[in-house]
Amino acid sequence: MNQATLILIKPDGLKKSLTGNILTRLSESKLEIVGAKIVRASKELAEAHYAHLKDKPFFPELIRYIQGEIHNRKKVMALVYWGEDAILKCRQLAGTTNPEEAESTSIRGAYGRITTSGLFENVVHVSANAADAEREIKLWFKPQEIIVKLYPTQEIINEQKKAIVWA
Ligand code: IDP
Ligand code: MG
Repeated sequence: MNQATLILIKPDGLKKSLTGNILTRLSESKLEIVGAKIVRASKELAEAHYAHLKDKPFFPELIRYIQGEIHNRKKVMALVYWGEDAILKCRQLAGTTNPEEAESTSIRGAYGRITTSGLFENVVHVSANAADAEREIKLWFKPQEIIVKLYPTQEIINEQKKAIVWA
């Protein structure tokens, strides 16, 4: 079954210049990249993305982490991978959440670490299931930024809205 998954290369991945390595590892999946961009995550976006963890003691640090405050790299690379069993394939390549427990050949096992304060800096995010993927892709991407039609869309007329266009 074709599926989509959100991948984020987190600020530690960018700071450590791991983008190429991570994309090479993910290419083993033979999935298609159907959306990609660099995003500076707002606090609102970060908190919405990690809403399921809001009661955890590490939540405030996790929000600072994904916003790039900890690594002084205020950006993430956001990608949508699409194809057969995309979620399982990407989760397997990423490895488990705790980088110390992740297989050493996985992305997190190879490049992740646990900080002295206990945060898992694990260089990539991968959606955990199809419902999470849909919620997360809709948070990070607009429909027109993805080259396949993943979810239903609607047309609206929005003439009043201020927009920045090329001069
Ligand atoms: P996932 O990223 O493997 O889907 P989640 O439970 O959704 O795992 O957690 C989101 C992120 O929060 C993790 O990738 C990791 O950076 C951080 N995190 C999760 N659990 C812990 C923990 O127990 N201690 C420290 N950081 C954690
Ligand atoms: Mg998760």
